[in-house]
Amino acid sequence: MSSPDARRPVSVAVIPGDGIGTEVMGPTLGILEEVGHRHGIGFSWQHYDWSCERYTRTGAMMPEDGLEQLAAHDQILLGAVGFPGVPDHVSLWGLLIPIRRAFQQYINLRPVRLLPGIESPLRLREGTEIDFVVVRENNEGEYSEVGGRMYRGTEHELAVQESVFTRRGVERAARFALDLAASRAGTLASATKSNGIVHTMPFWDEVVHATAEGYPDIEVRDYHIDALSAMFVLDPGRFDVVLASNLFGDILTDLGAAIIGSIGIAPSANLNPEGEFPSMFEPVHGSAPDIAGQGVANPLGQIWAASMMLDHLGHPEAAAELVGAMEASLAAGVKTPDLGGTATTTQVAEAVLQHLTDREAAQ
Ligand code: GGG
Repeated sequence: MSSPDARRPVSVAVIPGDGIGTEVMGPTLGILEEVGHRHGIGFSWQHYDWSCERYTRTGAMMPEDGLEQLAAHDQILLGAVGFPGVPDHVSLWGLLIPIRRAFQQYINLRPVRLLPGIESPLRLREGTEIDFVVVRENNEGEYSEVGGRMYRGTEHELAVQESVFTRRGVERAARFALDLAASRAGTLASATKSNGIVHTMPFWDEVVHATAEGYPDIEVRDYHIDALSAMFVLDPGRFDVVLASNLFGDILTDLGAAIIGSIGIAPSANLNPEGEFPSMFEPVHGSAPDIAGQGVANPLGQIWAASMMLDHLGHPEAAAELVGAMEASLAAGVKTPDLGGTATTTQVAEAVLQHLTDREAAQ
């Protein structure tokens, strides 16, 4: 997807959200401006204070016409949502999930790559490289509103939550993952649990394999989610592209973030692949109230997510340059405490910016 008109700035809705989301967003915008300047990409930022703080003040995470406001932008950059005192389902269903659904962001792309300069907490076998991508189905599955509670507050109380899997939904996620595998090493691991989840998961497997018939060169293998989780730890080098349902993908990518050193660096792109609607780019991490306000949040997850936005906008060189600057600053040892360092959010962002400007000076 490229900017509709290369001469006009890319219009970006900026939603820092809560906690450390508000600390990592500002430096990321400065870095994007620097990369954009070098590659002839202009940005126009529109800031939105939609957050749990707003919910506490007004009773809603975003205004009633919030989605209409966002629809006017090319892309969305999100920080993190969640704050103690506001139930997590309120913050998620009041902001993130309506955006993902209204804008048909049916793919959540989450790279899992061990960057140079970071040590994995795993004892990796000699020569093991961690470099795979999780394709998370992002619009349906276990994240469903179908269900309810009855007999509240009595001894007969019950809760029912239905998963929803559609042929269209599974097929388009599978197709995206297969296309991605075709552009990489050609293998796809599909997360399932068809032994225990007796209706939806066999359906998932059937649709994935029927879709894969159109991709004879891709090797597709099903893994039960429990075994797959163990393999992420025991043999992460075997994976290329991993396809997972909404909940499985969410859980797997926190594990993925852990094995590449920190959830602070993991990025995520909520994609509307057709470009009919804005896509949304966010770090995998949440608002981390335990470290919020201390100036030590790792900005690399947000910066890496911003590079995914550049890629989606059709600027792969700019995206690669940004990731290269991240790698250079890590290799120079500039790390926040989550990665074992002592640098602040600002110092990491400044180091990334410095590598970008050094590069410009060298050219
Ligand atoms: N960075 C966005 C954020 O705050 N995510 C928190 C979260 O719990 N997300 C759940 C999800 O991605 O489904």
